[in-house]
Amino acid sequence: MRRKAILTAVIWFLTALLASGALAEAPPGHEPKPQTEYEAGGTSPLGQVEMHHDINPKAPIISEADFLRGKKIYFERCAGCHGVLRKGATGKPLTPDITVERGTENLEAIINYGSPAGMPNWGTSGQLTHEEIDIMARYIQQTPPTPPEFGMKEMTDTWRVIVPVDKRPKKKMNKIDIDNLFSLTLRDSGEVALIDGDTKKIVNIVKTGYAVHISRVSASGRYLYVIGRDAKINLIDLWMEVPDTVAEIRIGLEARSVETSKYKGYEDKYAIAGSYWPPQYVIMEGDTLKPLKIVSTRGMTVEPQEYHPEPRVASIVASHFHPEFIVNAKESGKIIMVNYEDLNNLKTTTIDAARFLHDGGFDSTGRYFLVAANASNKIAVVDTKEDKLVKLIDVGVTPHPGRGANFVDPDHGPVWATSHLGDDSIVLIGTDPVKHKDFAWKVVRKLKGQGGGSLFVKTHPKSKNLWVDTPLNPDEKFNSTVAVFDINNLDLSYQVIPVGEWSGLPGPMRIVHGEYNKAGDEIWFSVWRAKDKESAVVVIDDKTRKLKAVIKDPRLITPTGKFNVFNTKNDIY
Ligand code: DHE
Repeated sequence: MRRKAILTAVIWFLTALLASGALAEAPPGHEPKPQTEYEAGGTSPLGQVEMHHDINPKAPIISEADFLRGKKIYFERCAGCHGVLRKGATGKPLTPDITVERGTENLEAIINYGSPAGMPNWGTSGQLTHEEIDIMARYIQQTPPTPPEFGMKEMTDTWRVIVPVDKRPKKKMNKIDIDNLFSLTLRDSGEVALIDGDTKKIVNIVKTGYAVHISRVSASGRYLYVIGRDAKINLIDLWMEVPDTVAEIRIGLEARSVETSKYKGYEDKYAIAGSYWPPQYVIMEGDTLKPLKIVSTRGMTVEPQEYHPEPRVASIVASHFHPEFIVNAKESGKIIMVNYEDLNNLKTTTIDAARFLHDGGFDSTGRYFLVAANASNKIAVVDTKEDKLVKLIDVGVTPHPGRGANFVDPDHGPVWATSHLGDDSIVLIGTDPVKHKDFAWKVVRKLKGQGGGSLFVKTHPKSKNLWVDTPLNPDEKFNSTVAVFDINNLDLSYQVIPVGEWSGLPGPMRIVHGEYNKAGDEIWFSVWRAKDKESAVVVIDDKTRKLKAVIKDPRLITPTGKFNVFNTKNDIY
């Protein structure tokens, strides 16, 4: 029977390959694409959460132990692409009406061998055993268990003000130039390292949420907000003698984004965080994290206008033109401009963009927001002054800009750049509709980088360099180095900077996420190694492109994102 199933899968795979016309490029082993690997990163905390579960009489028998094991594997490996409720996201839907029809043996074969559409070969790559594949094939035929909701009561139960506002310092109590402080994500230890950008010394290591993800800074620069994948937010007061957590809360069961109000008159007043589960966002008091208003993102998709039960909240940015947050709902493809002037009579403007919104940033004027609709291979441009969609722009395969990079292209004027997970291109989009009208909102140039698997591009207004990482490229030559382009000579090829070699650490490693210091004369890259291995941060002199410093410390476990206070609060990238 097993042989028959394998044969069926092989025939199915070859048919799909021929139909897709991708035969010439398809790797024989169905190796996962970088974007699939990225989304199946194994960091969802939902596998540990108790869920409601109905019995599906049509599904094959599964013991409770196997069900729980299947659930854990599903949330670690599969939910990122297929969704919590298995309704499909960047991966296909896996609801029982589809999976029961396919049957256990067919499903086993697909899980084992992967598919040309991007499904990893979990079995042949050795990541799942035969026994686990059998469990998963039966698990995905069961009715999907539903995680609990997380409303005001649950949030309030987790909310703690550790240092009340009136007990906090009235002025800065330390000698650190906090504008040049870096918050460094220590992903697998669930901590951030606060590093003095001048001395390169660790000021404090702060315990945060599980698989901590990003940091953002309040408009005044005093408060740092850090969010973990378990949706825990730490509010850190940078004025304290030793900056530390003054309040914390969990705003859901799984999350990625946090931001603070930046519009004039609302500086430091509100914070907002979006969750993957439940699909919602919450507005909080900026200096205590007291939850004030929770809004669900469940609803219709832009295309094909069908109900989606879990549009995850991806990036959130704060408008400079209105008292608004710009909230990106991934699966529905909608950009929600949330006006925070009157929380009881909340006004929102919903902009239809394209599906699978992920990460993005502003243009150099702060007026236009450019966000990747990653699985649609598009960048959506929003005018945050008019609250309107300007354009959907076709770019390369799976754009991943981080916040992008703004600079002046000698031939086309101001541009915003993104690199890609799925190909080696770096796309430059014109962003000046006044003085460079002909180039605005068009791809004006495509640079060829080292390869796919890129996550972040970075430059600085004072720099002539455009830096491009490739941490998810499978080739060690690329994932342990970065490429740097000369902005004034974009026709020339890039220079390869051997960041990994400069760290003095052996591979495997991933060089990820460049971030400038306040002065814009040095760029920091993380040397991200396994959690039981030594990692580092490499500091490069931006002008000479030479090594300036290597920051090493046994406490720097799995360093990834870095957020310079000045650049983050002012949206400089
Ligand atoms: Fe991120 C930003 C989601 C995996 C490092 N990441 C973002 C944002 C989202 C997101 C929605 C935008 C936040 C904002 O601006 O408000 N990231 C996800 C995922 O869903 C994904 C694909 C899978 C997962 O399991 O979480 C994922 N991210 C990663 C990583 O594996 C990275 C490389 C390492 C890590 O620390 O986890 C990573 N993501 C980052 C960083 C940013 C980010 C450094 C902020 C970039 C910036 O310059 O602002």
